[in-house]
Amino acid sequence: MASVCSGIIGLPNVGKSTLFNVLTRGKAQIANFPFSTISPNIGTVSIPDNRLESLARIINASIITPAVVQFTDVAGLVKGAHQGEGLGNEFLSRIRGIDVLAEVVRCFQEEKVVHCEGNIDPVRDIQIINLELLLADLEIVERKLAKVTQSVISKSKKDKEKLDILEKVKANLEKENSLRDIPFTEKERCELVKEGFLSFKPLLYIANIDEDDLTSPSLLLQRLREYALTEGMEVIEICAQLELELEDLSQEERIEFLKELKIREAGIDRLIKEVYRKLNLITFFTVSGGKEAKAWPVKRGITASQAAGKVHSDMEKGFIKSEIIPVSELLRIGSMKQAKEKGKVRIEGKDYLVKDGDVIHFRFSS
Ligand SMILES: Nc1nc2c(ncn2[C@@H]2O[C@H](COP(=O)(O)OP(=O)(O)O)[C@@H](O)[C@H]2O)c(=O)[nH]1
Ligand SMILES: [Mg+2]
Repeated sequence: MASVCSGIIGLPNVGKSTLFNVLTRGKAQIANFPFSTISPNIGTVSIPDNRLESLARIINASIITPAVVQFTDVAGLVKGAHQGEGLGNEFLSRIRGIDVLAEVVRCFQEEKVVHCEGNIDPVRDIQIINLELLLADLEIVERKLAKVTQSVISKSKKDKEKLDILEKVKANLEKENSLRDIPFTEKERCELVKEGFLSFKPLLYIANIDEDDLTSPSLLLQRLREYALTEGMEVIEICAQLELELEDLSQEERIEFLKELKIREAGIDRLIKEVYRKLNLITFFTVSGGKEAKAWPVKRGITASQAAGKVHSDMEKGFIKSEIIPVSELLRIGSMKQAKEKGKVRIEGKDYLVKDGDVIHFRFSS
């Protein structure tokens, strides 16, 4: 993945755009890294990583390229959205390629902000959204099944396998089971990711809470926490409005303010970490010509040659070997030259499993 893509979803008026603005304009999470807004509803957030900054320092890099998470502010979903062709299709096309869904759930009470269902009830809201995702998948699978069933008349083995997977998907959706809760085989999982099923995408719950909830959680928030537990899900609690207002403060003022509110870490930082954890990502680093230090987010379990392919497809094709040193060790030694002299830079082949924090130099023939 060039970058990790996260989609902010939820009912209208729950604070999705507010959260998006915090993410893409906020200063806390981006520290001194650059960020950009690609379009009004797509923004990228750099992942703060002290190791990258230290690495850049010892190689004297003038360019620091952090790993990024891309956030898309997807239009609000409402009950019955899967049937509405216009919005439905636009929604689906926006969200299909997304790696992880960040579902914003309203817990803040403000009466002036209208709730589309008439009252505030986070658990009900989650059920509405999750049902919509599931029903959208049911429509997709029915369409696909119709297509595959026709081609199976020619009976290729691959088509037959696909048909079986789609039948299994359909049977589960009809029972209102989200696909992410079903134990699929590795092969089936690959197929489901490829097809972009929404209820199969990893999901995070983000409770948009009031400041008061920080000290005494409302009954609604407590119910939401309990509900999430039954699903084995965590709830990330964020005061979106408050964090947006904090932007105007200096770094010191903000830290002081958060401390007063007993917030240990900005909600946004926790959100980004959780995206990393949910997607089972690790980071490896490359340094080029002493000019650039770069962080690459990749799935845990990636091999050295696959990692090379992330940097450049030619590097994977012509992969010869990789030179690897853990960043912590390189930082301790202080320079790549010394690390090499001390024999601390290892040579690894194409099947080596990349570890979090590896600094890698790929050797390849072009
Ligand atoms: N009190 C309060 N209001 C909020 C909060 N987050 C958003 N709002 C307000 O709720 C309204 C809808 O927010 P918006 O981010 O546009 O919601 P979206 O429709 O989900 O994108 C706006 O008037 C926001 O100012 C919050 O945490 N607390
Ligand atoms: Mg909005």
